[in-house]
Amino acid sequence: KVTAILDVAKTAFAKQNGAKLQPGSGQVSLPEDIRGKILYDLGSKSSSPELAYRAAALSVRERLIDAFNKSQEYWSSKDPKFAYYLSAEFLMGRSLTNTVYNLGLQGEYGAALQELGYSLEDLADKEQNAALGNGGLGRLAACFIDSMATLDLPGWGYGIRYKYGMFKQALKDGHQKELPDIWLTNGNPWEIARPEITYKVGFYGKVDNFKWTPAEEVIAKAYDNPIPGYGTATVGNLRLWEALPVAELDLDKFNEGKFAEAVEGKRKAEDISAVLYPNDATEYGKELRLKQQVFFVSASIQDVLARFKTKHSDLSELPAKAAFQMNDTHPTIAVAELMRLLIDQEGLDWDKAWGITTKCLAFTNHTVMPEALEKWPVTVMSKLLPRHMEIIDKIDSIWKDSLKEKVLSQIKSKPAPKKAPKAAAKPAAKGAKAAKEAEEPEEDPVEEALSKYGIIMRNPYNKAEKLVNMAYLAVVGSKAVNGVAAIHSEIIKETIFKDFYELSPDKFQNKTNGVTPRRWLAYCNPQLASLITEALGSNEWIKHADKLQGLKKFADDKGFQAKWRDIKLNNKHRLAAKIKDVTGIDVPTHALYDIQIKRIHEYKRQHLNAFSIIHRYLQIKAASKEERAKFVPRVVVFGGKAASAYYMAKKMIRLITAIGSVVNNDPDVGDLLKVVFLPDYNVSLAEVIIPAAEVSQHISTAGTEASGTSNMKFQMNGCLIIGTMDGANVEIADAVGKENLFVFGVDAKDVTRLREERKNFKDYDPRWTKVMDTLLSGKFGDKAYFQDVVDNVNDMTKSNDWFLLANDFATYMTAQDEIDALYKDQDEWTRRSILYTASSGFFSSDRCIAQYANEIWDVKPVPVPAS
Ligand code: B1N
Repeated sequence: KVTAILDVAKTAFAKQNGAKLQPGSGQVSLPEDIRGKILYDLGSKSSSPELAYRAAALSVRERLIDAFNKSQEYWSSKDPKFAYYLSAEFLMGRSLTNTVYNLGLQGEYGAALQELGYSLEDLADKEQNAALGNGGLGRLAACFIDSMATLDLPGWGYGIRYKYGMFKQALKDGHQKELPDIWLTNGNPWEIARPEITYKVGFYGKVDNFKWTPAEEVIAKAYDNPIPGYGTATVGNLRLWEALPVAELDLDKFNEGKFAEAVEGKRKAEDISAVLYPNDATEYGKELRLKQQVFFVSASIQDVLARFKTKHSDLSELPAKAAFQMNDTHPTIAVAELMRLLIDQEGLDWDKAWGITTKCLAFTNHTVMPEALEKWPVTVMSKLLPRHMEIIDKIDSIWKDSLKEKVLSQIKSKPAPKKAPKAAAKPAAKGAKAAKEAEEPEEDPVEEALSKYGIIMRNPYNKAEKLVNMAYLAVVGSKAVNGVAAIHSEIIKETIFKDFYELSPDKFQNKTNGVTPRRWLAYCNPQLASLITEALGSNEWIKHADKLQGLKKFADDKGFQAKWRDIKLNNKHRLAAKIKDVTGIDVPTHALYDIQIKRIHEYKRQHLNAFSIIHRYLQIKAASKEERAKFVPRVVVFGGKAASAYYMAKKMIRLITAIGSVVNNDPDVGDLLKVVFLPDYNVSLAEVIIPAAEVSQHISTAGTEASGTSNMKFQMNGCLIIGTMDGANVEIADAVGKENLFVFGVDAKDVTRLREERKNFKDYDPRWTKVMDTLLSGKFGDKAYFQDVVDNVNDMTKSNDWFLLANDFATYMTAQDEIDALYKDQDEWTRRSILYTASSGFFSSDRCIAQYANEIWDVKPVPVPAS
């Protein structure tokens, strides 16, 4: 298309005599600037959408860097308190549209690209997703830094620049296949390499008289990713670290002709920032992961201290200048690392260092799943981080000492412990067993009572092994601890942190999650955004999401409802085209679009959804022609990745694709039901799916989903919710009115009891039994394959149904029937849809971040003056 660009670009550049041309400065027009980038930066004489994307991105980058430098210089001159968001994951997605829109350049770039024969949307599609995160936790971090910049809050994100992000998911014969995510091949125009900003991070080695000599060291090199705020001149920063060897080459080995060995150290160092662990709320435990954690945490804290020291000499001022938020347990080694740096490098005494540390750090918990609460074996920690282990040991013993008196008085005030039976049994015990018992020292009652507070604990499954409980370390080392939704913050006080909560109730807070209304409404749903702006008379809602409340008065307005519906239909067309493109499946746009997109996990219960689809299918099959005409047609869309080693999650994917193959090709069903599994669910796919959704499923077993954040995105886009009283669903129901959601399932408070009772569960719904029988009949292919899927939820004797699928099935089916009934009343459906958007303001990450800033960080906005 743009082969003629050459001459124009050449002339433009010749005119300037090779001087550096500033886009937007009037020296060169924007189309000329972009053409010049294709020619000189990318070295191509012709254009293509890929090249045009890269050129446009390079052009935007220059504007972004100008604004970024101004912001950072301004903040530096003001020296305010900064918030540092430490996170092993930042799931940024694509940047072009977001950057252009946040900088307010859409008009200019839209026109320039049009002149070159492109549209901004088409080019945006050429960008690779930055998928440096698994799911909700990583995407939350991305929304948070968007909000920090938008609110002019001095703050940076700190994380790892993984070479390979979240794996790409393909489907092979309906099974998940993982492919590497090679996202950096064409370069990354959104980052600025900082070869001059490096720190050393050590591992292994020995500690001699408190002095640590690491046996291995790597270099952490900084990459800055400017984060433009919306409607402000402020541009924040996400600083990601790359691991590099201290020496490129082992010269001795090289000279001996051992070339492969000569680069062995380099490879080992680079391994540290090579791959994102693709486990969401599951398995950890690999030494390399702990290495990644200390790697980015150490570099980040060293960086903060280095900047602090350019302006201050007294480290006791650090808490007035820096707040660190630890995003789940992954960065919690920060407690020991900050102590180590303050004591070993800065020469502070223990008490002073501890005072500073516990004023600077705060901790967010994101899950109560035991598998995800990191506990590192003391053996691993001592080997990899001997000095940190020493510090953790001391923190643990001082901590427990501080509780001794309390525990002692508790013991005194309580009736004597029932020791008698054990003592009485003793004389009777004989032989080796008795000898062993005799050898084992009597557990001191005080020690025993203290053990529940232990940061260092015994592995309950292997008493010989000691573990460092990272969540406990974080709780003890932090000034504040928070959950991510109201119900979750209550649950952690009653369960995983109960004993700690009782000691210091004031430490525990709630910060209900939020999502950025820029990416998740204004930019992904431009037609709806225009309608909202028109109705509200201004676009202020993009920055002040509470203003969406103003839509309430239009909820009953038939004319407005019609426009609202039209936009939803357009978005459904866009999604239908995407589905056709990716899967080849034709889906009708008059059907109800029913979506479940999230990581595949038993607790999220995608299989419950799948079972209800089987039931629907059986109903359609059994119906007469007249009866079939009364069915509400549905398109059910799934998306999500399973952790590579998660056996059951992978089977759940196969279950869905197997159902789809049968249902989608059954002529009796036709348009009444389509089942689609969209492979490789990621941020940019979500941006197409969510605006098209009419109902979305958030159906975790109550008490298991800490918050959920896609529920908030769907709500913003006027999508009705079917869900359990779990995570943020509870607060969404409060905001929209519970009667406007399709709520089902047991309450969290009943889950423990029901699990206890599950072995006697007999109350199978006949529809459920039919579904199980159908699955085992081979109707959806290989019946042997699905046997354990069925056993897992249907065989109560095997202590199963842990996630209460059979238990919740009947109420789930009732909620499904309510959906069908309501969809027949399009006016009422649309009224509710409008109410959802109107009440979504609370779920903006701006509200959430303002709470963190006020209630935890004590960080104040420092607006950067517009040039
Ligand atoms: O964090 C999200 C919540 O909205 C979700 O409910 C919650 O499941 C999610 C280990 C995790 N919790 N824990 C993780 C991710 C990666 C990993 O390696 C744990 N993710 C969540 C945001 O608060």
